Amino acid sequence: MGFKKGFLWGGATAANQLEGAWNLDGRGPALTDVTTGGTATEARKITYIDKDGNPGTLTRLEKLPEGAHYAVLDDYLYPNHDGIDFYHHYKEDIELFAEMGFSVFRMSISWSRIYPTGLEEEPNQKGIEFYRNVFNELRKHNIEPLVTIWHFDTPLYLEEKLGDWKNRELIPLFVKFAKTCFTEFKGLVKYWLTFNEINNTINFLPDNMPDEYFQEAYQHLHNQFVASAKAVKIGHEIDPENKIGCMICGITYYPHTDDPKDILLNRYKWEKGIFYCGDVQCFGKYPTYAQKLWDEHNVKLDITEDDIQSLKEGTVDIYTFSYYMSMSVTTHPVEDETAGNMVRGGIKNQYLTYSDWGWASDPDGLQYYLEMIYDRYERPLMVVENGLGAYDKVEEDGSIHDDYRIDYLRKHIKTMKKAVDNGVDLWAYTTWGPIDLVSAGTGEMRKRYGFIYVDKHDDGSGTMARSKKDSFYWYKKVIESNGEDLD
Ligand code: BGP
Repeated sequence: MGFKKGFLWGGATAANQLEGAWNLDGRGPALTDVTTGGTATEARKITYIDKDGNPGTLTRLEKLPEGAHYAVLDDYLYPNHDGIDFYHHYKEDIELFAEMGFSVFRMSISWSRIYPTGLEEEPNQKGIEFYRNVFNELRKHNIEPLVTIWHFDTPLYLEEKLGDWKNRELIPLFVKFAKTCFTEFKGLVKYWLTFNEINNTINFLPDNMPDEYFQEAYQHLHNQFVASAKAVKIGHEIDPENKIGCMICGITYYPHTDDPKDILLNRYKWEKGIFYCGDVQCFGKYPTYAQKLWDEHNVKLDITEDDIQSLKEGTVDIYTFSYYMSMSVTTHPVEDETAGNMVRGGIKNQYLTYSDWGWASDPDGLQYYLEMIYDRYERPLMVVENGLGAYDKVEEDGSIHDDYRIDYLRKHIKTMKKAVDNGVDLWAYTTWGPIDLVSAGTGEMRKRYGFIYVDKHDDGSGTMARSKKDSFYWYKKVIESNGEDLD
């Protein structure tokens, strides 16, 4: 019993939150490069210049005004520009991952480093070279790369000029990018994920938004499903050894009360928030309840015969997901709302504890999710993100005693093991942010997840020096013992 031999242990990152070098060696900008820092209570802003030359800002759900263009403005700090400068530190960082005993490292490829606007015919060789060097370095240390092709970073040009993923013209452009990745990195990478947390597009949207937002969101998702399926097919053709997965933002939903209306609402949340994407990507077709979800907001999808065929032919080999929290839902009036990962919070659950950012810590929810999803799809699973964002204190002697992080991870590994003992075929566990990096949600550095501390701060100061936290030594033991020694 316990984790099988060859179980992959490691950490997960995303290009835009880690690499820095945002405008070096031919890289084009992405939306994250015009996104400022925020805090737990103040949203990140997207900056632009309007048609009359005046600067302005937007939040995530607001639309760019007519005639405006995204722009980097003088008065703001853009944390993703420098990330943690993995671009220049990757050898040192990989060495540290190897010291912990990583057998897998999840990272993403920045689309605009390979195709700066998305439209070029030929890829940017400097970008290819960077990733090839990183993969070779990982292989040198016997670390398997697990590569996300799209992690929230469409080239800015495509966002602005083509209107982002609601436009189906992005499908062939993405497929070209994915094909380049499969071809150039054949033999170096065998585990791939197409779209990170693909279900966020729908989960993002508050139910009371106008129908037009849902029309766009469901079309956006459909276009990504088709792009993903086409990429999966090509990835298998280029190298039959490739194992390609979907990536879902995993949240375990619970009914807050035993009112049957809450039980029904809970089921609906699973369908809309979790199963909708997993079903299409694993079963290759839309589920029956999809029509109900579209009808709620008068959504009419543009779906072609070719799309239907592509979905069928491009089902994923593995189901992967992030897991940070559970969420309780109710039809009754809510008094105490909590925060959440890319979604508005649910109701405070009296049995759970909450992080400084209001995220519920619920290890049992991970076991529930693993078993529920394995029953449904019966294909290998990977937990590709899990972790605790917390404030860390550097002691006088430079040490960092992050026992809260160890405690969070230990509890989750324990319940993960229970699911494995109950028959779930789990292949990998990659904690989020094994090295501190820029938060996706808030843009903060102070929201730290790492085993490795990075001396960079929210005002942009810091030396970028790396140092080991207590959790570094703990995770090393966990890996050495294949998840047996959790003390
Ligand atoms: C997921 C994203 C990651 C990551 C993580 C933690 O949604 O896939 O990119 O950042 O959440 O979230 P945050 O950085 O907001 O703490």
